[in-house]
Amino acid sequence: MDSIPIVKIPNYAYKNSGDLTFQDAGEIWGLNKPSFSNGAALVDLDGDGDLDYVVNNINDPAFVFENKLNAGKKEPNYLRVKLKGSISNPQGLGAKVLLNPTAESLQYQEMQVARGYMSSVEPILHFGLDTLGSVAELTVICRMAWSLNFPRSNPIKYLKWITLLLSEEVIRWPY
Ligand SMILES: [Ca+2]
Ligand SMILES: [Ca+2]
Repeated sequence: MDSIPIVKIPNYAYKNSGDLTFQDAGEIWGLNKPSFSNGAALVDLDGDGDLDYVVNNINDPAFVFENKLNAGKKEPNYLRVKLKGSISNPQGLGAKVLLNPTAESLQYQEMQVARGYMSSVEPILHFGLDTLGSVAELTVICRMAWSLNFPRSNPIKYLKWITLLLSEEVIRWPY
């Protein structure tokens, strides 16, 4: 019992500065509530295209933070990628998705729903695109080393959602 903390302390949140550094943004984002938090998950609860944040607490109700990113004048673009895999791996766990919004930038995510101790996130990869209205290239790398590039001559335009079907035979582009 001595290892259980007795003073609630605020959680930390760090903002990526884009130059390999991070800044403490817990206070600015309103996330620094004193608590005994032991788990957190990101999910777009209201379906408006930004990720909301749920934090589980011991001896207190969970925190639910609404992301106000899309409430501003300039609503940022985003692309949400859902993978449909085989019967043995319907969520496409372990697949890697690389997004080249521009020639100079790259975004990478791996489909994993586990987040630390007893926390889980939705089985969707969410890519923030800011002011970009199209994606030049999207690559999926699966366990079997399948890979597909969507060339820059056929950019993915103004899309909020895509579902990629993964199979041993083919990766189908659904439109
Ligand atoms: Ca949201
Ligand atoms: Ca929002």
